[in-house]
Amino acid sequence: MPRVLTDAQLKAYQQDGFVSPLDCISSEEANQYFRIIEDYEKMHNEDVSVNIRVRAVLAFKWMIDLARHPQIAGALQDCIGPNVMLFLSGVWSKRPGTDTFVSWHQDGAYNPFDRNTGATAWIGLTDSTPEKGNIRSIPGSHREALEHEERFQKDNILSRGQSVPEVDESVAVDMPLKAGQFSIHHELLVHGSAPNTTDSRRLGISFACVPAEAKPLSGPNTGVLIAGDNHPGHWVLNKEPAFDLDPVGLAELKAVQDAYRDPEATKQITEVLG
Ligand SMILES: O=C(O)CCC(=O)C(=O)O
Repeated sequence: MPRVLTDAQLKAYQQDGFVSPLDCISSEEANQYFRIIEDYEKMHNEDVSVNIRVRAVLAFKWMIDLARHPQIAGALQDCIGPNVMLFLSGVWSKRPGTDTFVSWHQDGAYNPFDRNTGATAWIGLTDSTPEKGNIRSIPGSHREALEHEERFQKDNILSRGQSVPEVDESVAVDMPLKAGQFSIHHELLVHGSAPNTTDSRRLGISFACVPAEAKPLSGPNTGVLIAGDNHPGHWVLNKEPAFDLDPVGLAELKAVQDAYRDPEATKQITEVLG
């Protein structure tokens, strides 16, 4: 399996819990996807994250292809191993003139698997800068799972307000991206983001993945294979969309969302579910 990350990038991921920025698609291509999302919103008169959530890749063919882009899939393989299973993906939007933010959290603190070795790739479809509220992280914080509080705050994108109570923000670092670039963060990296203070939207897509070897302990055990094999068979693979808004993908998406809404399963869900 040829490596995508350089030795230095892989070392950064292992030491700091994240690697960023990584090149992927051109800013023009990113802008085309951004426009498709805005067109969808205009046509449906609703924000994309209202119904396209939890496993957004099942709604759009281009999005599932993007998750499998050799740069993204390959970098994920370098970080978590050859068999990469996607179980959550969402569109993270911060419109200008809002106070939308993301509280400090670890994605993996709520993950219902037998290990915490997953990682999330986050790709910017717009630029993501400190002014626009890029992801910020605490380097090296990925070595242990921390207790979280659930604090409801209306502008927090995390619907349960999952928060690590005490974070030393003086050591936080920005993870800026140009449109078309991506970052990878370990599922235990403490990260969050501040409001967008500019006059243009910040939008990105997350692909949260675990090694296919990770065993779901409870709740949904379906996923989308991004790279490698479904080895050793812990997962049921989703039916995939053949085109954007394919009823096959949308039905699968609804089934995944319903499964996550099951009271037992929701105890463990991470961030993207309302
Ligand atoms: O989009 C953001 O600002 C935060 C994203 C995030 O927390 C994640 O992808 O895990």
